[in-house]
Amino acid sequence: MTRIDARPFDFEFPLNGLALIVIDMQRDFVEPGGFGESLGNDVNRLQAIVPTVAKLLAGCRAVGIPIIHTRECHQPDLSDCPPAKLRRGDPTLRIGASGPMGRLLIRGEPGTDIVPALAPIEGEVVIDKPGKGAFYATSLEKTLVDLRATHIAFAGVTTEVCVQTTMREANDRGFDCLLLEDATESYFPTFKQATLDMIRAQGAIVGWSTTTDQFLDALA
Ligand code: TIU
Repeated sequence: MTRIDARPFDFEFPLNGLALIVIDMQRDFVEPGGFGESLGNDVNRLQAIVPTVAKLLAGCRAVGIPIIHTRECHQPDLSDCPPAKLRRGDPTLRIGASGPMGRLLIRGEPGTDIVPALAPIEGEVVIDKPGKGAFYATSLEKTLVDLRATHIAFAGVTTEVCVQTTMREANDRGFDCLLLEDATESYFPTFKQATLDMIRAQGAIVGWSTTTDQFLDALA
């Protein structure tokens, strides 16, 4: 077992049972003119973690940890976007509306791409998901079972929305979950802090957290 100095206590995992999931590092959330900004958010906070996530990807690739990327996006006809989700945000800039990076959160549009600095490489799995959680209506669970993963490290955005939802889904499915504190970000600093606190509370009720450097040191 490999052991990482984490909170609320050490995270232990078998090196061949670990996968990294990078959640929704898409232009639509991280760059101006995308879905995140259409919801009234300042994207600069999210932009700032791109180098840390790049370092994380490089470190995991170097030691052969399987990497899964997710993208939140919908079919062009919006058939997989429930009305309750479609009604969120500025009515002129809703999911499916046209923006500077194409139609917001629509599969295949430039805005739904993962930011170039974090682009998946050959062999890495990319999961398109219609929900906030990456297990809902996707093949993610099968992918993890096929990889024989039992433990998952998480990075990406936003901490309290898609990352936390996916961690909770993973926890319910029996995976041990580790969140990389500096490789995740929220538009709201207080929400990020609250998420870190609540997942680690009650003896890691949802999971653990550590820093990218501590994680990569342990892998090396
Ligand atoms: N709005 C927000 O904080 N997040 C999302 O809509 N999606 C993700 O977190 N990916």
